[in-house]
Amino acid sequence: MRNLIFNPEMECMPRKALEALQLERLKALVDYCDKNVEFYHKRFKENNITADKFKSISDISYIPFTTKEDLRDTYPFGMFSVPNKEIVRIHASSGTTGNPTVVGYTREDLAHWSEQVARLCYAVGATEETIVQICFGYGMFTGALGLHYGLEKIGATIVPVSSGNTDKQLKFMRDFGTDTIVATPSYCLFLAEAARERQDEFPMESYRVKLGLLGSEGCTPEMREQIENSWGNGFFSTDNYGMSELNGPGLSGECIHREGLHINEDHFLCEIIDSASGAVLDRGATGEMVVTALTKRGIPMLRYRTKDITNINYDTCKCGRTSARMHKIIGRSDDMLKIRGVNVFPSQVESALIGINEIGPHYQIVVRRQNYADNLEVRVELIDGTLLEKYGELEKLQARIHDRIKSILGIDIKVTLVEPKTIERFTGKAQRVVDMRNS
Ligand code: DLL
Repeated sequence: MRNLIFNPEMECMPRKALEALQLERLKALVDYCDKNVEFYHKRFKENNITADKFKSISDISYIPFTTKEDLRDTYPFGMFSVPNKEIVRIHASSGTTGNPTVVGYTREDLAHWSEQVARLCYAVGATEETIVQICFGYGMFTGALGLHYGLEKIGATIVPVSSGNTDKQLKFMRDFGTDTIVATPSYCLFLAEAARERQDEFPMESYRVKLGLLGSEGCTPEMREQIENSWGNGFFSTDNYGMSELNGPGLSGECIHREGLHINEDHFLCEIIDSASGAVLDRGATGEMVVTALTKRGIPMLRYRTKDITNINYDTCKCGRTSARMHKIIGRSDDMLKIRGVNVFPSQVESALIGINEIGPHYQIVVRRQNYADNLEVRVELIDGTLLEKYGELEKLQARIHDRIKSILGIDIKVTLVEPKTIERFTGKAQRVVDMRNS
């Protein structure tokens, strides 16, 4: 495969020059936030921070962290730095705990975002010849539009089919000669298996797909192998990472060597911290990634705590890029789960269960992978075991709990009511989640 680099000046910049650029951008950002975002202005004042204090990029540690809670507390536009007339797009996080986190983009932000995504897609073979089906849901989620405009910048032909409707997805793939799929790993696998199930009518040779630009959720090496074998015909996929608070997809992605995800470091300054103490860890150590978006202006983000656990390798890659590479996401420092593209916190399930008199406080969330999609089962303990014999009442209660949880999470779940005292008790922190996806 070719070793093409979309923006060699930025992607292959010597590290010294890159760090000088990061410092210059950091100082400009601090100055900008001081003047334009009350939230940061107050923090800088409290901590005696001014742009001229920054002599090297490690001085970033003077700045306090920004968290998801800060965004929620200032919902919806409290952290925006420009008036509405300069915001040309709004997205929001997929999670539903409390207020969503809302992000706004200026025209310049959108241009940067498209460039960030374009680099990652180009790195693995997307060109103007590419016919790409975007199978992420279009909407407030950043995945679909992020990839859409990044690929459009390259000149690819975009099929904005969105998610769902398997038969139509497969028909378009065959009829349009789609060669690239943008999706979550689980949906990409689901589509491959669906194609295989229809082989008698439409043989696998009728598909030309050979590249999967995957992301938004974790993908183990085993799952990647399964995806690639299911499509067959040399299908190759890469892992792409990002989050709505930091534009969306485009923060990092794998090149053809797949030895870590290249970070767009001229736009994002990444640190690894110890999640418990907040201390910055040495280069190469594993911990929570904290990201400063150096060029984002609509809603600037300084030292944003991603809660994602990884480590960063600063060696130059075989592809020639000097940009640092982050390890695939290893886990989360909180208990957030990503289910079919939606961020789910166990606390949301708990809040849905409060106030239902027939059930006790003990519950368990079981995550399984069925038909290549992740599913949640919420197991709840009844207070009165005799209810298990009253089917009518039991069904009604089950439906009530189901609807409450569904209205909060926005995804379908299965509710199972179990006998009193059958859910495991914990002396320490309760293990509410049983994740069976990799077992
Ligand atoms: O998932 C942005 C995105 C869209 C990235 C499409 C790549 C492709 P959010 O919905 O805000 O944004 O969710 C962000 O999802 O903090 C991670 O925990 C998780 N996540 C995103 N990409 C990956 C990945 C988008 N490649 C949260 N591997 C992040 C593992 C991922 N987890």
